[in-house]
Amino acid sequence: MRAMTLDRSSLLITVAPTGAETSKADCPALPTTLEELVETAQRCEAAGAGMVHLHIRDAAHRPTLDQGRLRESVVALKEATDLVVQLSTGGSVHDPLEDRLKVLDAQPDSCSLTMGTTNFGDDVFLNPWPFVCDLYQLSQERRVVPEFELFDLGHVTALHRLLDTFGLPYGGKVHVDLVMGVPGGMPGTADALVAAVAALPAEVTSWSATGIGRSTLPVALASLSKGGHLRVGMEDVLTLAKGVPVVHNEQLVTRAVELGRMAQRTPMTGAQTRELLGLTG
Ligand code: KMH
Ligand code: ZN
Repeated sequence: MRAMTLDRSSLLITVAPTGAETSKADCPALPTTLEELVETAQRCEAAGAGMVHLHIRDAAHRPTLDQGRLRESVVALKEATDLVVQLSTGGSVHDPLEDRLKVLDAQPDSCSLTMGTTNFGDDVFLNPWPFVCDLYQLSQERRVVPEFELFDLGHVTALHRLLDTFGLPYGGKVHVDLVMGVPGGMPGTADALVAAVAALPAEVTSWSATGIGRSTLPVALASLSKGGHLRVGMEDVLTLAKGVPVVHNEQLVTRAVELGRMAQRTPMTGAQTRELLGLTG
């Protein structure tokens, strides 16, 4: 008997507005400054997002894990919105592991926590087991709720091992995000999603999915069909359709709300998201 409690009427929409892979020069609509991030978060919250997954950029719009900028961004987004603020601990493929651990010093509500190393296009996204264990234990100590990022079926197995070894996260809930369609990870297909969901540990209380690039719609539709939540945003996809660029993250949130409406799901507010993630204590 699975302990997973699926509320089939509400829908968490997480917006991942920036990421670390796209350059501002290639995509001027990408929000990279603090002002752009705040404006984006406010519009996405008004459109129906409950959580924001943040990557920060420096003054030259390059990915950074600068402590000052991370802290300032967490404070600004918490002041300007009621969204759950999640910082990426994945950063960019070039960030050292020790800097990625220090992300928790910025005191976000939540942090991403990727469950294993994966090929990432031509690069390698490094997440060795000892690092995963250190980051998880640090999140427990610092009272930060992790979102487990699963890029592959093997990451599902690693999540079983992590929970068996170290117990439940801070807050007692286990929230997972399937990141699908990364070149090197599991494909962004309904079949892969069904396989990953079937293998999730019984402790999982909620899960979302995102499909990179053109897998975004198949993954979103499969996730809704299986009762999952959605992550959308320009971190994962830059077009609405072939040749139609996204000009604001709000468009992707609005589309997710519309897909959810068709599936008879209502977007969760920040407060409802806090409850879902065990952040109300
Ligand atoms: N930018 C990728 C290398 C995360 O945010 O935790 C990692 C990533 C996952 O985006
Ligand atoms: Zn990310």
